[in-house]
Amino acid sequence: MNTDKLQQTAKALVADGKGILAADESAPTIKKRFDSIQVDSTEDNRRDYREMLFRTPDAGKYVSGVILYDETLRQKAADGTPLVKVIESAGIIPGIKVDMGAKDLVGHPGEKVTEGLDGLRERFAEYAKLGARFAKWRAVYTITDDLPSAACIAVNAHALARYAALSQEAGIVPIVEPEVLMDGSHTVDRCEAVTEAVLNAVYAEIALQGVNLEGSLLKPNMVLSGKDCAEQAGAEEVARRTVRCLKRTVPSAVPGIVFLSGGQSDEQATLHLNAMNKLDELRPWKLSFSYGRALQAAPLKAWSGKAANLKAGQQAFFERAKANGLATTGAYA
Ligand code: 5MM
Repeated sequence: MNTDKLQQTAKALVADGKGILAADESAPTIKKRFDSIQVDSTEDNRRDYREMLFRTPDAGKYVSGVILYDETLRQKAADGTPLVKVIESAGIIPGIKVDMGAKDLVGHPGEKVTEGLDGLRERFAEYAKLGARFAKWRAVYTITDDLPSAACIAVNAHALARYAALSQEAGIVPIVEPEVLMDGSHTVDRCEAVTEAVLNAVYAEIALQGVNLEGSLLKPNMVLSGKDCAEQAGAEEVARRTVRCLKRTVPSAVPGIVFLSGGQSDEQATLHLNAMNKLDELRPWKLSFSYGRALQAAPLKAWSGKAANLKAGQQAFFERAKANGLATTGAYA
């Protein structure tokens, strides 16, 4: 295993002032996003939309990497250039989502386990040839009074670590994404306790399976009040609790933590990241972003499927990327 190469890529993904665009929506998810702007989810429309984002002038100032879906990694731009080359020419690192989705966990109603380990070694070999330099696998955990179960936490930790080890074997940096969902009426206290339990399990498996920490990144949720909780924690509290939880669980050898937005508004996701980076305390890892919705909601709406709106879409994307780039150093105002 070439750990130097892995560590170089991991560091580049969390370079100062930069973060990741998650554009890895699976077919059903991108359809949902396109439905919201009354655009058909055809292969060409998906290509046009994503090409617009990747060709945004100067996006590489604030975007270090982009996570792609299988289709996009193989797709060509309208002028015939592979999209991977378009991304690389912008100084951005191409990555790939390799999980096959969260499926019902047998014997545990309401819980999911992420699948996709079968044949993953072979898929990684192909993805490396196609130009992917990092990867992503997402596990999801629902909070209720009784969930997540110990079983859900254990099986997903095991799968995340197996995926990460296979990814590194192929020379690809694994982003490990355990997402504790913000849906529900739980308190911020409960979110912190669950997130801590999940991350402890994930890093125990990662240690057991010998994953190289320096050549990996973590993509967690922030510690937030449940969406329907009457009392909502403010930005300062979210920042303080999130960093406290990560300090208790994430080894300092991990070079960076790139948050998901998880359904927060785009402005909220930026403010929370900024508040964390403004905290007056030492942290061993970089704190950055790997947002999907929080980076794409504005450009998707501005574009609305019309070629005439391409510049407006790119402008909206650039503004979100810049705001989050500034938030990685606490400089967003
Ligand atoms: C962009 O959305 C990603 C793909 O989701 P599906 O596999 O469900 O289609 C998703 O994995 C994303 O990378 C993360 O959830 C972060 O995105 P958000 O929108 O939460 O920042």
